[in-house]
Amino acid sequence: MRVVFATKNRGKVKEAQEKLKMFGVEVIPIDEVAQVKPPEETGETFCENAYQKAVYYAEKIKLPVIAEDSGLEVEALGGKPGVYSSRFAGEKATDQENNLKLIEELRKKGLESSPARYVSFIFLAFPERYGLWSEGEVKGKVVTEPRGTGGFGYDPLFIPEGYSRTMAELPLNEKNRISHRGKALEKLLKAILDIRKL
Ligand code: ITT
Repeated sequence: MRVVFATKNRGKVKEAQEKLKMFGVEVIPIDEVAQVKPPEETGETFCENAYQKAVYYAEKIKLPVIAEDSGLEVEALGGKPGVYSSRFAGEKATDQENNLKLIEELRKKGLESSPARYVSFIFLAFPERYGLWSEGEVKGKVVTEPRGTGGFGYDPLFIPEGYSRTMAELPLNEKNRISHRGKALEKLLKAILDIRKL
């Protein structure tokens, strides 16, 4: 089975390829199939954004695609950055700028850590405008001292529940086993296989 992943985020592609290859699924990044300008993200929820992105790309390339919307919710910041995770420090912010902004916001509150969770919504859209979705989460905490070089985004600041290492210190297969995205991908695959049996 082959699936097109509509994302501009190389970290997401790498994780999905690694996660799904053990199930015999090949993940193809959309830019290897077509050059499509990313849509504006206007949704207020992960679910809405994942749906919007998947439907937009499936209609453009006339093929089934998966798209994902994910982010980090930090308890001490009232759930921020949430759907604005990739844009926390500004529209074109880098991962490093977003991480610095998060550290700053926690320090402003006199905190060195806060409970947090990563959330992922994945939507598989068919050009005929139907689809399947799944979601996953991983609970943990964020800290103000970055550690590790793996993963992407907020991983150097995120420590999953039951771990002492940050997500950026875990090998990719370990992150994929416990992560929001890894869980959502596995659930989606299960749903696809269930439907194929019908
Ligand atoms: P696409 O919309 O093209 O998929 P994007 O990076 O803009 O790419 P999102 O809008 O879903 O994707 O934003 C996700 C952001 O949430 C991401 O850029 C990180 O800042 C954060 N994030 C999500 N999953 C993460 C993970 O596994 N590790 C670290 N940070 C993550």
